[in-house]
Amino acid sequence: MNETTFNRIKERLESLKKLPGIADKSISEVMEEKGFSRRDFLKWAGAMTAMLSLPASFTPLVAEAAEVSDRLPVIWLHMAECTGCSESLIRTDTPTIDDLIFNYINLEYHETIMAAAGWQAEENLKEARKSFAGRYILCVEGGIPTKMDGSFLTLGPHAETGRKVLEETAKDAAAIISVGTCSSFGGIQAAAPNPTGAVGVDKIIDKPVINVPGCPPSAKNIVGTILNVILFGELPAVDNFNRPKFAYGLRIHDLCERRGHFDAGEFVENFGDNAAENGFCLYKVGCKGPYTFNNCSRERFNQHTSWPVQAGHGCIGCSEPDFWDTMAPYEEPLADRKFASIDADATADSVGVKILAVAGAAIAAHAAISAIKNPKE
Ligand code: FSX
Ligand code: SF4
Ligand code: F3S
Repeated sequence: MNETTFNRIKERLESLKKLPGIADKSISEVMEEKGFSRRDFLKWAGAMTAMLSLPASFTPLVAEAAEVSDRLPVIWLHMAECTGCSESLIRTDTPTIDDLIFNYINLEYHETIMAAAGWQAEENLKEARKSFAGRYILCVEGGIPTKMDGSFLTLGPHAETGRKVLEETAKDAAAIISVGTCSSFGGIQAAAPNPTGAVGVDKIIDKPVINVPGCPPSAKNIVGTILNVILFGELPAVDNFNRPKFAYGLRIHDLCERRGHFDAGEFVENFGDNAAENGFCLYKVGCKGPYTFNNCSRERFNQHTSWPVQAGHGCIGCSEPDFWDTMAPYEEPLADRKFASIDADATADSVGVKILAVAGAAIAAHAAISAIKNPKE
């Protein structure tokens, strides 16, 4: 990340600043009203900069991106889902800075929180697509049913299929973000036998789509991805499943606060036993942290107070494709990937330990054979 990148972002933010914003107050004024000081805001910007894997010197740019976030129109579509992804951001009694920024974003269309309904809502969507063509960020929540011509999901007074609404809205989007496991990979609707033929957005839309999975994803991962698009005007570096590396680059198991207990072989055997009381590792009661890529232990949920493993239940792998089918049963270890085989998909250092152990055994065997050959020694 060098000076050229810094200047490129700076220029982009300057040009965004010139666009008309929808907010009648600056983000600093909004923060102040909610009891956050400028210092809190800069502290947040520093943490977000680190999360986006940018150098600390980019902190003022991240703060500026939040300040101009009301310039970039966002259209948010709901497909087949539970709305937990939106709730992850908006259902809060004490808003965090992430929530405030989400409220500040120029949300042109979002069915859960807008006042319009029926004909009016449909008009609003058409209007937003037309006025902001080529400029809006499209966020999609929910899987897209494809069987029977998509008729398992119809929207609005003309009963258009979700698939058609998505295709029409994706056409003129500047960037597309799949928010949640459903829009990323189909989600619970796609669980076997997937009666509606639900799929993720990228199976239908022939444009780059960034996946922010999790059922639901954390507010930090959603807002971080949107800010990344504001900063760079493009999608961030992604893994094989199109998940931003800054959020999904490591496994739950790599960042888990119970990892010391895993390494020491200290496991909860039953929910409610003494080991559970002592906060031991949840692997034997089904934790799928070793197979799941996400940053939940770092970013947490509910105003960053907790996350599944902290609350006492193992990770169920909710940010992985097809987790409803591949990670079940949720409270037992996976039969085909037992404790001893975890190393198969572990990091290089634990594989290193395994090789050393094998070498150790070979040395011992060699010594024993030598002793037989040279009994005098
Ligand atoms: Fe899916 Fe989001 Fe799970 Fe729910 O809508 S990722 S079912 S939390 O809400 O899409
Ligand atoms: Fe944490 Fe689960 Fe790994 Fe145990 S198995 S250390 S609880 S992620
Ligand atoms: Fe999901 Fe596991 Fe995080 S279940 S919320 S990825 S701890």
